[in-house]
Amino acid sequence: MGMEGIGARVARKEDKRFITGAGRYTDDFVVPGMKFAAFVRSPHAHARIRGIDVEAARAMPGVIDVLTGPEMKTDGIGNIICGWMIHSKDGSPMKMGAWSPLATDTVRYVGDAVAIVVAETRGQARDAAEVVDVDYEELEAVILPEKAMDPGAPQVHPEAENNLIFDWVLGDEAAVEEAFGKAAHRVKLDILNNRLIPNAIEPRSAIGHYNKAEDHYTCYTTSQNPHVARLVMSAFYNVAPENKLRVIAPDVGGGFGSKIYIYPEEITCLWASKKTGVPVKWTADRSESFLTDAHARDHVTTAEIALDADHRITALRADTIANLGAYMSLFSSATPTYLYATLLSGQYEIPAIYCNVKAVYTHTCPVDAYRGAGRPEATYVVERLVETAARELGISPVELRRKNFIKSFPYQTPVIMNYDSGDFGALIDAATKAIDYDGFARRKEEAKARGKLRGIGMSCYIEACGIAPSAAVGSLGAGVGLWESAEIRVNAVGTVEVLTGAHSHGQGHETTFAQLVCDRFGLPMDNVSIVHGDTDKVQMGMGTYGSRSGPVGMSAIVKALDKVEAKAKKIAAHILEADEGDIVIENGECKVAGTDKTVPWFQLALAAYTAHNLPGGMEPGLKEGAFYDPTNFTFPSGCYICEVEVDPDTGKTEIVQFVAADDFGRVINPMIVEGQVHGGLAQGIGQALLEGAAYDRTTGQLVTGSYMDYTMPRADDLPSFQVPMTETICPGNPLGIKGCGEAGAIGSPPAVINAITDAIGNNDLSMPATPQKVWAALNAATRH
Ligand code: MCN
Repeated sequence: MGMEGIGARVARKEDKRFITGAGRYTDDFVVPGMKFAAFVRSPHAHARIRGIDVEAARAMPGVIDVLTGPEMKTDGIGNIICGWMIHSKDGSPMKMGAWSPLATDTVRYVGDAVAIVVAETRGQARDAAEVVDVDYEELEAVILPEKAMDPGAPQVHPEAENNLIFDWVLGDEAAVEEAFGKAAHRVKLDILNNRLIPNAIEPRSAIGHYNKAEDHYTCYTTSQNPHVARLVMSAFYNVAPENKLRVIAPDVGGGFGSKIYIYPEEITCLWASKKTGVPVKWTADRSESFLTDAHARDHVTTAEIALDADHRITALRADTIANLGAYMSLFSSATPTYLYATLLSGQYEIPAIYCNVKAVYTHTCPVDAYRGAGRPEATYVVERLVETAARELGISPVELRRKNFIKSFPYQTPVIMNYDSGDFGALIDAATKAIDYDGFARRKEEAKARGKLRGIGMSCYIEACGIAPSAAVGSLGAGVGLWESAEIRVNAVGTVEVLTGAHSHGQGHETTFAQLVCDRFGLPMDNVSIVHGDTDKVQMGMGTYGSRSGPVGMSAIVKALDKVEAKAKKIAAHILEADEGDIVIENGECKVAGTDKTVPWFQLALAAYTAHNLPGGMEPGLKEGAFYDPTNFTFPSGCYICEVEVDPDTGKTEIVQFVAADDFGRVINPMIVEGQVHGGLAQGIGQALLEGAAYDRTTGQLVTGSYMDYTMPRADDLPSFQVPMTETICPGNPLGIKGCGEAGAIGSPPAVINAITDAIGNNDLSMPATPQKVWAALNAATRH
């Protein structure tokens, strides 16, 4: 590797503009003549709209227009889609209710958009939105997922009887029954996976601009996947034809999944721009973000494992109710199915697995993928069960895990996944060593002397990311392909632009993607630029989510680099009068191996563009593109160990040590990967200790609608992490890498809860483990 090549700790190029406040986010863009939008939102969880009177609002100062759902329908704007078809066990397709970007006759959650006001200033738009008079007939709401299917429960959509969207199964029920019948031990848990609110630093924002003279639309938006946004808005929402719509996702201040989806607001801003004749900008305030950014997780599960007399796990079954909220957003159906049940084998050889997922509607904000998406929920089920089993059997959690680990690869699980590589023993060795697992008993005694309860908990996760190949996901119901594209443009002076369909919103692509080019041609970092986030610049792409930009996006870059390298070698061989096979490209030069004959990279590029002296028949230029469709997911894995101290007087938990040992295959930039793990850990620990969305169970009001009530993790809630890494090369992609962007959020919650329950001696504890809950669980344990 060179100083800036693969494996180097290159500082993030993009941070200069981010940390000096010079990033350009959607709300920073000013389009000439631009006006401002505010949305009128439902104050009720469930109500019928009897009428909407916009006249008073229209008369307010600065108001340009007020537009409503029925007008949108008249203009033929389509309903919001869910892009992944799931079939119930009886073969019927999922029952999808209509989601109009602006509600037409019914509102289904607090925050549901009803009308858009466009005015000269943001303040005037908001003032006018206040006086839009919506005549609501309030209806009863259903809020809790476990109540959604009750007889007589309020119905969210007429299409979904009993609020059941699908009743889906995976695995072999009979084999699982048989294994449970023969089991020497059974371990059963009721498990809640708490609802989360994403809270990206930058709120969602959109500018819709219709240019009448050119009959062309531009949408600036906080998107993780601008090409998908363009595709969906054209093909399904009838907002604009694809060739007349440019979507720009500039700097985006964090997404974590919540900016994958095409929300009502960007569709409405584009449509409103055409209606009003002015560019329309909307930026959410924090309260709108809490209410309307897709929420996450929210599973109610009963799960059980069977073990034989030798402590081998013989079967696992899980029954889950997944709350999808009031509408089905883009990937909402994939998250609790193919991203969840397929990971229930964890790192273990479990011969029989069966999972049933009932997805339900409730009168709450739509729920969709958020960092980890389904895999944190699966890991939480498996790792809480395994740790509990060790406790109930009175054996070491390390030994129980080691005994059941999958030890040879490839390994076909009973739930679709074919794990390609891994070394779980090496990970548990690295983690136990880093935390000094054997010294825990001594540390516990020492803590006891200080009046503190010390506990240790483990979690061994496996993740499937870089979801692929397209044909396989298509056969499972996906409405899109999951390849990625790249183009390498060597300019005439030898500098390089990489155009990618991935989108960076914090992951450091401008650095890691450039490292591939530096590595390949020995060019300085400064000579390489990454272009992304604009459908007019980049031909096509599927965007960033599911930790795919490394394994899939970078592989497309590698493929395009291969083509550029091959052509460059042909040109160099021609200029140097040598054999193509003898050319090597390094340190910014093309050389004939073993001689002093060279041509500098910039001269070679120039030669490609002057085209004065190219091999016969060769096209001028040095620019190549590639599409890459992987052959499998990648399977990062890890062993996380958390050590806590609980204050028995207050129930407050302090994380005193946290080790995350991960295997991400070959690491391109260790510093960026460590940063990704740190961020994921903060989110996973946040879920375990602090975060949880709460709705009033009767009115459906979001009780945790601000940072006063929804606790985000802060620096002083987190320890200094230790992140040792092991490496098994991924055989499925040319770089041998596995995605790292979600691991921390997937592996950490069970480690934290396993540690706290160990400390307090009561296994009955749900997330978030707030001081109140921990104190109550501790005292319940002491009383018994
Ligand atoms: N990388 C590497 N070596 C590897 C694997 C990855 O150097 N073996 C580098 C990649 O080149 C990239 C970064 O690590 O720069 C993350 O790569 P990857 O794991 O492929 O993830 P993506 O780039 O596809 O990012 C998506 C992932 C997801 S799904 C969520 S959610 C998430 C996350 O990344 N959201 C984030 N990390 C985030 N980080 C920030 N700051 N903000 C978000 O919104």
